[in-house]
Amino acid sequence: MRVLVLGGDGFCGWPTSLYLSDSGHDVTILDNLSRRKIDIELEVESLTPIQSIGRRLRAWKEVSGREIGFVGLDIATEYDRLVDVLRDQRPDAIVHFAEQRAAPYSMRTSATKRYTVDNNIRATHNLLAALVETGLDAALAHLGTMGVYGYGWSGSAPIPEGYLTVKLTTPDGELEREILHPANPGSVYHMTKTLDQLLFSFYAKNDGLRITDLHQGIVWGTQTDQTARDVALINRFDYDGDYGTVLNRFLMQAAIGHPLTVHGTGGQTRAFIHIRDTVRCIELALENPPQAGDRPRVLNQVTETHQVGGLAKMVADIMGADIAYLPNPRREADENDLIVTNDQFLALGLEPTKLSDGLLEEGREIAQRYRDRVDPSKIIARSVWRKGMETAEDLLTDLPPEG
Ligand code: NAD
Ligand code: USQ
Repeated sequence: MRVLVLGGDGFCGWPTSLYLSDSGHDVTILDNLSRRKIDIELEVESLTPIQSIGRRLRAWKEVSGREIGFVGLDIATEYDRLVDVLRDQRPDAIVHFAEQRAAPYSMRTSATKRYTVDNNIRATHNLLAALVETGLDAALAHLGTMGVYGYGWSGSAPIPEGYLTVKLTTPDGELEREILHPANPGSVYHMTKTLDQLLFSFYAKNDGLRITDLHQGIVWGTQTDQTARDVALINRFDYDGDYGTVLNRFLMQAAIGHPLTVHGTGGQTRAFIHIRDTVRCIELALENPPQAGDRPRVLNQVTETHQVGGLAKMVADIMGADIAYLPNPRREADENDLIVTNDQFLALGLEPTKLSDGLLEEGREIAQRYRDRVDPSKIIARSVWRKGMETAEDLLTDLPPEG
């Protein structure tokens, strides 16, 4: 297949591009490198020493003999160029990762809220409009999030895959309908993913676009078989308070002897998936697209659920770290149940990688190898969901100031 990977320089997009290329697909990355620019703005770098996109692509050619194309393009603002690229490349499939994806960054300031909405919604809508304008019948797989469902809304009822069956009482009797699962986002970032869903529903209904929305959980791990082939191919590993996700952060914190930063009681339950399963799921989704006229196909891209506090205890036991229970900078439930249906990926043949499969050891090894690259002043999450919320600074007086 000829595949365009939008956001293919990012944490999920880079290993996906290599995986698809390695599987024989003809891959071109579209990316405006905005994630690298946000690192500069936040004065932080990936824990792993990621190479420039040019160096990455040359290294892949050297180890695999295969070319991956690259187009530097802002999908949110360069609509005409996007149309030109689509006409030129005529992709069979498109993977859309190209959004601002950190909830804490999206809640930092009114500027980052507005940037996140402008970037994410315009990127998604430009892509949909460009597909209609060019008349391409490419299958589109978009990376959504488990956070569109919210946490705890349905108690201990399993979260279905995108759609909820509801019964309506009408004067003519009871009607059964399947509706998009109610949206319950917990951050401006998550809100953009709920808005994306409406765009997808409309364009699938009106224009027959073939869209798969992958409601992915928190991705952990760093390397895949492809990124591990050469040090120049190494994947990014975010550890800072905005972009670092919880399990990778705990591994890095333990590696440098920093107390594990549990927000609140640690009773929050979240869904997880290893980066190796992310790349496999994308391929499965591209190989099994919906038909024109179908509603968007929604798959929950998760393999297991864990409580944050339980993860901290697991990492502390393995690596000998202390745990700090910090004031939660977010507005989220202290505790929630989370049971997630993921039957579709299992039926398509996904063999889940679990935390118990030994890959925590790989994360620990990477965190220890690159521990000297950590800026401790960037570890604490300082973005608060509402003005005046208590922060870790109010509790811990010996924290390093933000550098
Ligand atoms: P990332 O920030 O590492 O990568 C996103 C990439 O998209 C970056 O390379 C960035 O430069 C690019 N990009 C952003 N806006 C763009 C634009 N307007 N034009 C062109 N390129 C643009 O994020 P990630 O962790 O790889 O996540 C990828 C996708 O997966 C996101 O949509 C995210 O919401 C979703 N997701 C991620 C996780 C996770 O744990 N990382 C979990 C669930 C869903
Ligand atoms: N948390 C801590 N300590 C930390 C960091 C986080 O206790 O040091 C807690 C948070 O308060 C939250 C949970 O861990 O309760 C998860 O936080 P996270 O930063 O790991 O994940 P989240 O903000 O939900 O976002 C990440 C990705 C996002 C993706 C989402 C999938 O950044 O792109 O959409 O995971 S999901 O959570 O399933 O919606």
